[in-house]
This record gives sequence, C-alpha cells and structure tokens, in this order.
Amino acid sequence: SPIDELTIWDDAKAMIAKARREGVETVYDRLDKQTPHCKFCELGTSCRNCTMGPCRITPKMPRGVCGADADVVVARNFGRFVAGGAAAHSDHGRDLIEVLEAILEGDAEGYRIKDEKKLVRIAGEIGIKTQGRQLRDVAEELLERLFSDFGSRGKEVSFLSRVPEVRKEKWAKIGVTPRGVDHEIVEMMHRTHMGVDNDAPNTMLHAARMALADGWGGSMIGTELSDVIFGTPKPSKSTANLAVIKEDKVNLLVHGHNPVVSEMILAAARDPKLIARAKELGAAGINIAGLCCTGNELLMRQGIPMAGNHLMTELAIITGAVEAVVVDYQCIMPSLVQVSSCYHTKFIDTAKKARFTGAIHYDFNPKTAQKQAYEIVSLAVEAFAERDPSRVEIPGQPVSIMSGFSNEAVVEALGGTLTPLVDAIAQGDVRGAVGIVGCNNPKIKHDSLNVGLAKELIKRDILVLVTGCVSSAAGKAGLLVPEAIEMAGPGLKKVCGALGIPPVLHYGSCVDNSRILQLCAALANELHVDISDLPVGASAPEWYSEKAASIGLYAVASGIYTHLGHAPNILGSETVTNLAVSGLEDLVGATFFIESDPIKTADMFDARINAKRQALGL
Ligand code: BF8
Repeated sequence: SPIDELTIWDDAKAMIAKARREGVETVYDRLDKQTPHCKFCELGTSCRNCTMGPCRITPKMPRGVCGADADVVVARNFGRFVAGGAAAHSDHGRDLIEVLEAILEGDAEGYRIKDEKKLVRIAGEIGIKTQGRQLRDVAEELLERLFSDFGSRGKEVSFLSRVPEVRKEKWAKIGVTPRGVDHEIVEMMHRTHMGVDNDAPNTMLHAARMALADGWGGSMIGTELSDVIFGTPKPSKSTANLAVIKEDKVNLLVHGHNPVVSEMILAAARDPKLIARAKELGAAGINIAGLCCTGNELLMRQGIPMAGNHLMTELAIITGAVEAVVVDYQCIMPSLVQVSSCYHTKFIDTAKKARFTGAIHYDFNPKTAQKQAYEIVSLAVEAFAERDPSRVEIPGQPVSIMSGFSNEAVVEALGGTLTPLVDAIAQGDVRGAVGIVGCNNPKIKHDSLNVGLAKELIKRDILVLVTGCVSSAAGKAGLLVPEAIEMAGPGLKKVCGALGIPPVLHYGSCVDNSRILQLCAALANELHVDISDLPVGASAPEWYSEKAASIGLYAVASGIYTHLGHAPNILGSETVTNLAVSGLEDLVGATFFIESDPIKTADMFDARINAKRQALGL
C-alpha cells in the first residue's frame, strides 16, 4: 500500500520507506500477505474447541458436529478471547504481588516500598485495620488479601470496596459480581469446553464477570502495587516520537508492560561506570526510551521519553540507532527479533513466560534484578561499537508532552477533593469525559482515529483521558501539553487553563485503565449516583488485542458507554451482536457501539453525554 495510507506520522512514514529500501519486512508487509482473512474466523463462526471438528457454521451447515449453533460458537470464541486478555492483565498484577512479597521477605535487591502512605491507604480501603499497626504488618496482611483475590473464595475481589453500592446491587442481581480472578478465568475455560455452557447470553454474562475481575481485580492490583513499589505518578514533562532516539547516545528501548524489569534497567543506566564505558566507546551517554506500556509506566513515574506505540516498535529499530530492545511481556511482536537482526540491535527478553526464539535471555527475578539489569545495559553499551553510522536515520524533532496524571495527582491539582471537577461538570465547562484507550491495528491508518477522536472531543468541551498506545498518539499530536487548550472548546480551555493542565490527560498504561474506573466510581460516589449515570464514555478506536476486549467489556459492565473502532469477531451471531450493542443496556446500563468515523463517534458520545447530563438535571 502507499505509505501515506498507512500512518498519519512523518516519523513512521520515513521509517517505512527506509524499511522498504533496506528490504526489512514489517507488519504492513505481513498484513498484505495475510489478506483476505478467513471469513469464518472474522465472523467468529469457526470452532476448534474439539477434534470432532474443526467446524464452520454456514446457512447450509448451521450446526457443528456437536450440535453447537452460530450463537454458541461465537459466544464461546469471544469468551476465550476475553479470557486471554483478563489473564494477561491479571498475571501481570500477580507479578507485582510477588515483588511485594520478595520485598517483605528481604529477597528483592533494589526494590522497596516507595509509597508507604499509599500502601496504608489502599489497605484501609479494602478493610484492613491500619491504625496503630506497623507498616510491615499491614503490608503482610495486604499481601495475603491480594493473593487471595486470585483464588476461589467465592466472595468478591477486594477493590469492589470502591464500587458504588447501586452498581454492586446490579451486578449481584444478574450474577456477575467478580469473585476470584483465576476463578473467573478458569470457569470461562470450563464453560467453553464442549458440552458445558451452551447458552450464548449466559456465556457472555460470564465474560462480563471475568472482565470485571480483571478491571477491579488483576489490573487494579497491578496499578496500585506498581504505585506502592515504584511511586505514585505526579505530573512531569517529557518528549515523544522517534526523535527521542539520540544519534550520539547508546539507545536502549524498554518494551512490554511490567515496570519490574524496566525500572531496574533505568536505574542501571544511571550507573557512572556504565556511562563512563559508553563515553569510552564514543557515545555521549546512555538514553533509555520507552515503547508501549512499559514505556508508559516509566514515563508516568520517571519521565523517560516515549519512542512510540505498538506500530512504532519495528520502526524504532529501523532507525539503525538502537543498541538494545529489552522486553518483558505482551504486545511484543515476535518479528522484532528479525528486525533487530537486520541491524546491530540486541534483542533481550527477560521473562521465563515470555521467551522469543533468537533472543538473548535473562531470567529476571527480584533477587538478582540489579545485577542482571547492569549486565543488560552493559550489553547495550558494548553494542554501540557495532553500530553502522551509514544506516542511521532518525526522523524529525521530539514533541513535548506532560504525563503523570494519577488520580492522586489530579485530586492534588484540584486542591484536595474532586469537588472542583464535579462543579466544572455541573456548570458545563467540562461537559463530560471520555477515556480513549487501547492500541494500533495495521488494518486502520495508524493513529488516525486515536488522534481524530481526541481532537474532536476536546473541541466539544469533553475532557479526554488517554492510556496505553493512545498516549503516544496524543503526545505526538501535541495534545498532552497545557498549550493544547488552544484546540479545546471554551469551557475546557477555561478549566484546564486555570489548572495549567492539558485537555488530554495521560493516565498511564493499559492496566492503568483501572485508574479511570476508580475515578468514575469516586465521581459516582460523590454524586450519590451509579457509574452509568455519569456523563462519561470509553473508546478503543484502533484496538487489536484480547486485553483491549477485556477492558472494553469491564468498562461496559461497569456502566460506561464504550466505543470500538471496529467490531470484534462476533458478527456471525445476531444474538451475541445484539447483546453487545443494545441488550446490555438493560442489564448493566451501558452498551458497546461500533463506529469507524471519528466525527460520528464524537457525535455519539456527545448525544450520550447530553442525555446523561439531562437525566442528572444539569
Ligand atoms: O496494554 S494499548 S497495543 S501495548 S494492548 Fe498493547 Fe494495545 Fe498498546 Fe499496552 Ni494495551
């Protein structure tokens, strides 16, 4: 395809052109080869769950060998799809609990509890007695509670303490109160085995329950413990796009999701011995830049520059100036190993559960993390000597961004309570808020919808919160700086201008969508209403992943009207599709809507926000 149709960014276009010149295969080349895709899989009507099949459902063959019809097959496939996403977020969350455990056992060199106050506060929030107790005692009880949130106590996950009572009652009524995180995921695998749950709406409701266990369980634990261990984000300035890669420095990119590895890499890169060695080899220093969500984690807390989002990961290496890519897990295209091998780039994986054939492997663990991080950075430094300067091309100039908007930081900026935000919403200066989250997908012009929607919403005085890969997009578009109020409507301009904040707030990585859930719950509690009564919405314009599906579903199940830029593979079942786009309204007070045009999407949010404002008497 012509490069102009693939992406809105000049830095990306320059690197796609370079890849084509140098014969390096990218995601776009592979998409071409994979197109057209299998229609059955696109509709969700192919089933591989047993060896009586595989089966495909068509009007002539309306049932699989076992007798499952299109509804059952689609619901089972979608259930397992969401299970993959809920599992990914939640297993990440569990890894943070394990680091906290290692810290408490004195087995985690280099890690500590950085935000003690937050630890005590969240323990209190989930009903742990904190007064007059030693931090260690509280931390140990918190650890046990959070571990048990993964099990099958058959009660409910701890952070449901944040959810408005009316919402919890709704969940209880339809049987979707999330119990243990692992419990819900295992039960989904069970239900979707041949001959178990053969009623599509019933399977879909369990998918919602499982997604809620992710949002209010696994993801929320991941966010909160990352703050406890690495610090709660505060607003800070940084830069974004490929030009954050520096021609005169050793460039090491961190990619993946879990800050447990990348925080240590960043600390090691500040080691004077390694910096001296980099200088000896002719570099001006060591530059750590981020990709995807591990980039977001470090950007939020440490202000590292952001090289790019999902579709920039291959392109970053193609600059020819990257000495090492260090990955943990999730959203790491296996192709990065091949792209790295076209240059001098070392590709280093760090998780036993996320290995890449051809990568240099480090079995990263809290006990030896410091030493391992030093070795990894050292590999990157030595690779600088192997760089071929004639193949280096770093396009453009970095763009300024502001990041670090945790709920704690927002409340502080508002003077200690959410009341000023509630007032601004009541007066109509801020008409509502939409979280734009999720990914890139090579089927959609890179970041066109992510940026297009954000710009259209702020024009209409709708505050935008961004996470995951939308953050880089918003940053590159100049939306994450206070000056971006010039692109906003008059009300938002006034409010954000007075506070000195951008009209688009960077709320973190994808697990940090739990911060948005928490904010919605807090606003609803403040107004004594349900989350579904708020003038808010969520959107994943360019989503691709199972995780994004889980996020979308927990948003809807929490009462948040949610947009997807393209449909999941469910259109082969009218029952499942209708449930998603209308039937859920009666059950949870929100639905999905599918729309590929950013202006029409903004119109839909606008109408919804107006209706919600009216219902609230605003
Ligand atoms: O968790 S936004 S492409 S990097 S899935 Fe992946 Fe999507 Fe990016 Fe982060 Ni989230």
